[in-house]
Amino acid sequence: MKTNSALLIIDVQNDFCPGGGLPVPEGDAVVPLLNRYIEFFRSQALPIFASRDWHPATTTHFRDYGGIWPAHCVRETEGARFHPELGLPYDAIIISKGKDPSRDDYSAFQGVTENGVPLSVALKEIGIRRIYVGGLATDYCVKESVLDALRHGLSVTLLEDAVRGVDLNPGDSERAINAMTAAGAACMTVDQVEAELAR
Ligand code: VGL
Ligand code: ZN
Repeated sequence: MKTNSALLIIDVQNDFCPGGGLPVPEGDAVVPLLNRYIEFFRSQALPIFASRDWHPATTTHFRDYGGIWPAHCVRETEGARFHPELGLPYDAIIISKGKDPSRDDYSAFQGVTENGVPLSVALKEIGIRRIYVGGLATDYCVKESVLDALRHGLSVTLLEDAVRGVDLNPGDSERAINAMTAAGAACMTVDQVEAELAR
């Protein structure tokens, strides 16, 4: 199991943190936890994937053009950069999504690597069967990525201590976690993941 596992960090970008264009309450609270997951996965020589929302300035995803969101994560801007304290290793595989001006692309599985390879293909190429998923936001991109991963036949563990949600409606994050576990995702904290993967 161990060698078939990878870490997938969803959208830990400045615009989703306090002060950003679409701040997730306590969004930056995931950073220290994710850094501990990163260290651990590196120590086990397991691969690390990080997705980023990477929108054009004009997209139907944004309120001004018919969508529901304030502008955020416009590609190449400061708001689209990963949080400065997120310790991504040099060899992390970056997945960009939301580049099409007519799509939301909540799921990282709608994104591609820097070489244009879809996430599902990139995972399959290196034999990954289980992914550990944390980041932002629980009720949008984390949820859709986890559900897509399960549809692709991957085993999924949600890193429950390293996710935060938007909660446009109170309870959205809790409902999202219920939907993910109902679909087959496991839920773990950092101590549990370290114990499971160090075996
Ligand atoms: C996200 C809303 C809009 C996310 C992205 O990363 O969860 N949420 N775009
Ligand atoms: Zn977005």
